[in-house]
Amino acid sequence: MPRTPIQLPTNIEYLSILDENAQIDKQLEPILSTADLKRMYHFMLLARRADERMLKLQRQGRIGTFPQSLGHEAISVGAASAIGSSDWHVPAYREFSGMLLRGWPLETLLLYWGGFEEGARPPDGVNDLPYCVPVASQLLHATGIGMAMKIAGDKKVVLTFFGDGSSSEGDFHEALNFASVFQAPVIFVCQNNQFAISVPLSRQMHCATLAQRAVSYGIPGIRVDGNDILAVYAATKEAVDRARQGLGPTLIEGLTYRTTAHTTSDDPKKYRSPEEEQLWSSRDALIRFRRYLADRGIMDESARISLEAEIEQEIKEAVRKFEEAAGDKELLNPLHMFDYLYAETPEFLERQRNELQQFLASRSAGPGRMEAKSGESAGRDP
Ligand SMILES: Cc1ncc(C[n+]2csc(CCOP(=O)(O)OP(=O)(O)O)c2C)c(N)n1
Repeated sequence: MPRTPIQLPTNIEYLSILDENAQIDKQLEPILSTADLKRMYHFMLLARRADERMLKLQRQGRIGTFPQSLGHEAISVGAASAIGSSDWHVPAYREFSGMLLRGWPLETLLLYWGGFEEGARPPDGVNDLPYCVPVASQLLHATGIGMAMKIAGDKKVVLTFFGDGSSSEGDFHEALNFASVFQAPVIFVCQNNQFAISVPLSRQMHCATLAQRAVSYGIPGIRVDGNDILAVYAATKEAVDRARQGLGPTLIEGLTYRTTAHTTSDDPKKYRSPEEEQLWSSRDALIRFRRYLADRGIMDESARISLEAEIEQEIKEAVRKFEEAAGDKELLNPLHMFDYLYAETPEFLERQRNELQQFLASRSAGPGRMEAKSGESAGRDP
């Protein structure tokens, strides 16, 4: 026969375990200890409250532009809860809650969004890369780490994240291709919040799901309800187990919605309706998870109120530490911009550093000391 169908594994599943009415599918409910479940809720709530506080800090000019992670907590915490502390966690910029869970102090993440390089330094012993803003570039780093793990015979896995818009970048395809060809232990998690700034998903791809892109790389792919932390955890756990056994990468698409602006400098009212935002807010991950914990007798109302109070204190203390650090003259030293790019600073940067150092010294010694080069003003702020 001239034309015969080629059988491909095209069955892409959608996984939902805890639905928007907090109804649980008992058959699919993952096994998690009470301590684990409480920990997951703690970090979702901490991120939610810190996010709300950070919006105020930004409006008051105390931190810079930042992307809220509201609505992304279930994917971030659910997936990060499925890896061990020695595995690798490679975030984009909406994995605030997962980074807190991994051990990043809140004050460090505040430093990052306050514009200090020190906020990009993972705490000792935490196998994470810092926030990554050039979209999809972190996926190549994750694949590289995964390939290194494989070559070293290490059983660690790599968990990495990206947005739906990032899946249109070449980096996304290169990372998935290499990871699949070399069967690297990488779990690619898409935070499909249906927008890339103002560009809706329908302008980003012509497929029914993002998960089906896994088929073209010959790897498993699954779509999960991204506001269902149990479904995210279960799908990630399966992928982690496979990766640890040497069975290669997985693509997980978490379907959610960015309930707030893209960043603090965006106005979503210009490109979407309040009804749509309202609909997705009613599917909020925290509400349904809280109801699940209450139904199981793990967290009653008084325990939740105490947790809220504990978190409020935790945030207050982190903001105090951040502002104390941000006021430190040494941290504000602009010469630091040369310090963290290279293990050995190249000569051209060393020259620029010396030039700036002299300039700063001349300014503190009084104006007009440093000679202006042609076209430059000696008095310009660095
Ligand atoms: C390489 C690169 N190009 C462009 C940008 C500007 N930019 C910032 S966020 C964004 C949209 C990203 O959308 P998506 O991947 O869906 O992530 P989301 O912000 O929705 O979480 C773009 C284009 C960037 N950060 N990096």
